[in-house]
Amino acid sequence: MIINRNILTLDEFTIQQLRDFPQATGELSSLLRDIGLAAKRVNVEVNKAGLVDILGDYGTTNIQGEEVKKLDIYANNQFMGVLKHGISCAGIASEELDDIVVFNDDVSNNSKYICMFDPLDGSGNIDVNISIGTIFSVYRRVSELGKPATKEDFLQPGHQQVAAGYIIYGSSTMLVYATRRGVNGFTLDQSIGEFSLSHANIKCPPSGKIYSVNHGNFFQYDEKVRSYINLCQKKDKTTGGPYTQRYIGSMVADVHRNLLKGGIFMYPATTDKPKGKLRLLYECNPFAFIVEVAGGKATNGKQRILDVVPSELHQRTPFFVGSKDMMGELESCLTA
Ligand code: AHM
Repeated sequence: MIINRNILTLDEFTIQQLRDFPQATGELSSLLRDIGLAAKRVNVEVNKAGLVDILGDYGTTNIQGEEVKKLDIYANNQFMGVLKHGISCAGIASEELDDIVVFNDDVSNNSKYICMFDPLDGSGNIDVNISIGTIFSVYRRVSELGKPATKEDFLQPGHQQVAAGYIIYGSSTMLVYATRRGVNGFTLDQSIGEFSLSHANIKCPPSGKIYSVNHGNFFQYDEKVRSYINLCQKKDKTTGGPYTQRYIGSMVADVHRNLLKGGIFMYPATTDKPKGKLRLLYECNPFAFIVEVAGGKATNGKQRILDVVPSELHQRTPFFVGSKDMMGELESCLTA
């Protein structure tokens, strides 16, 4: 049998990156390997949805008042579990948990990273077989090594991220992660049970034809956002419009498609949700980081997302992210 040694697994890839940085400790590689393991376990359960009693509501609401699905809890426990038992993470924050969890043992207190995640984004789509995802981000601690992590470690602006990524449980399962050095995508090869490098050095096309927004909220958006949406629908030689509207309502799937094909994703403030719907720390910062490393842009409409200094863990924000030129067109409308 001929084995294609050109295709690196996630572990091989992160180890190869280490070889370029002999001074690196390997903690980040180990953390990514832990995340890959949890992702494989969640993937197995997501694929069984419908066969076993894992669909549906858990019967509680999370801190944001949203119904919690059983798979949300399963995914949360898997990601928290691997990170707790690993050697690289001092604590976590999760969209599903009210407060941070500090691991507080000898190994964890000496770990230099903390991790934040949305264990199962788009979980409202679980019951109807639509792609859902996990989003994560990694920060270097600002608190003293050797002591338990603190809230300050988690309330850092997004530009301090060391790495960010997502897993999409779709027609195939992919893990995409970014460090400052680039964005790389790994597809789960079910035959060997490993994430294998399939999308090396992802770049977001500077322009595209796709705009993604919940049109049902159109009359709840402010006038400037509406003027941009109108522009997207216009035949226009300069922009190349009209653009195509694509909105799944599962952010990981929507942004993943736009990252690869070029496009813009928006979740603006509405009259019902003046602060927006999406969470700065668990959803927007990781995607802003990934898309910026890939050459795109992300804002809250007024400021670069990665420069927002968070004041609370579950903070929400309006969010606009995508191809550089399309983001430029949006910004012209918002500042007009
Ligand atoms: P969730 O945390 O309940 O899964 O909500 C987040 C999801 C995003 O994935 C998606 O972009 C957005 O909510 C869709 O919201 P809406 O249905 O209001 O358009």
